[in-house]
Amino acid sequence: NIAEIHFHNQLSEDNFPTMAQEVIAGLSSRPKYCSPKYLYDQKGSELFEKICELPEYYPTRTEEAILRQAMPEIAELAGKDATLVELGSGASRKVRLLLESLSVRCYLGVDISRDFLVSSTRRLAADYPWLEVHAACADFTRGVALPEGISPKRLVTFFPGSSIGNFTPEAAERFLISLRRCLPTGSGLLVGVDLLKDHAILESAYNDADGITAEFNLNLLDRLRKELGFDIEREGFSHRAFFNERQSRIEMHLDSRDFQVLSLNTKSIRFRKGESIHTENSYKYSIPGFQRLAGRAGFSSRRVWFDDDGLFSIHYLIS
Ligand code: AVI
Repeated sequence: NIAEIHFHNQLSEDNFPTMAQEVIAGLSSRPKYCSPKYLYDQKGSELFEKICELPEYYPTRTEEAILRQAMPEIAELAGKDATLVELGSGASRKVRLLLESLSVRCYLGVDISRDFLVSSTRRLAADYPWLEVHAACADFTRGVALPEGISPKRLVTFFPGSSIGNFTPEAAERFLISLRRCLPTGSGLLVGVDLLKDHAILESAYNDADGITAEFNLNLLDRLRKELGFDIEREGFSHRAFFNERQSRIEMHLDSRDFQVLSLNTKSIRFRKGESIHTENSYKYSIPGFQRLAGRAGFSSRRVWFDDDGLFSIHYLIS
């Protein structure tokens, strides 16, 4: 059952030079880093979906439970005939809860992982035949633009999963400011934010017993080899994730198991034994801490929901 979607390509036709430049710049700096957006190729997106099912990874199921409970209130805040934009839509699973309870006419899923985005939005279009479905393949860390043909009166943006935590607080603030600029005033932003908690719970969520998070992290190296031509092997690195208390964030790294020199064309990149590529930050907030950040970006908080254990929060903000 193949249903029609409106596809908008907002990544440059050839993303290769941008990705190559960004990756090389990151690996050439000290400390070495790589943007977490490059974790999401087809394989990476599939592995992330597996992470969401892990017993240790509490954010997904907790956010879903909060959403279910809060749905009547969210529907009231969102109003009638809204256009729903989902950032980092991935498998577009949680948004189904919204589509079933809110009065939504038009849906736009935005994701960097093209094939994954197309197949998930097609499934949505097949399951909700009354819905106008758009898919934009885009790197929203560079800003958000509504594709032509979408000019909503009421707009609600859904940014689930605490993906906002993958920005530094400064970048999150800049991102929210740029998001506000492209939204009609009075638009809603429903954003999931992971909360500060016991460090053991946090650290086990990023060090699962089955090693899926390690796979997800190491998959980045396969991507650099296959797509950019690096002579890099996953066997040369190991996954490490820990809570950095001072910065209030989980950090994910790939540690070089030994001294090694990687080469890409004429460029060579040296690793000391134990030197890492910092591949992701996942910031954890207090509720007032996040509300202050959103406030600095010009959003006002309408409502916040959280679970009884205080693991995760969902905020309804107004631009
Ligand atoms: C997508 N993002 C919010 C996840 C997180 O928890 O920061 C990505 C992730 N990384 C490792 N596990 C999950």
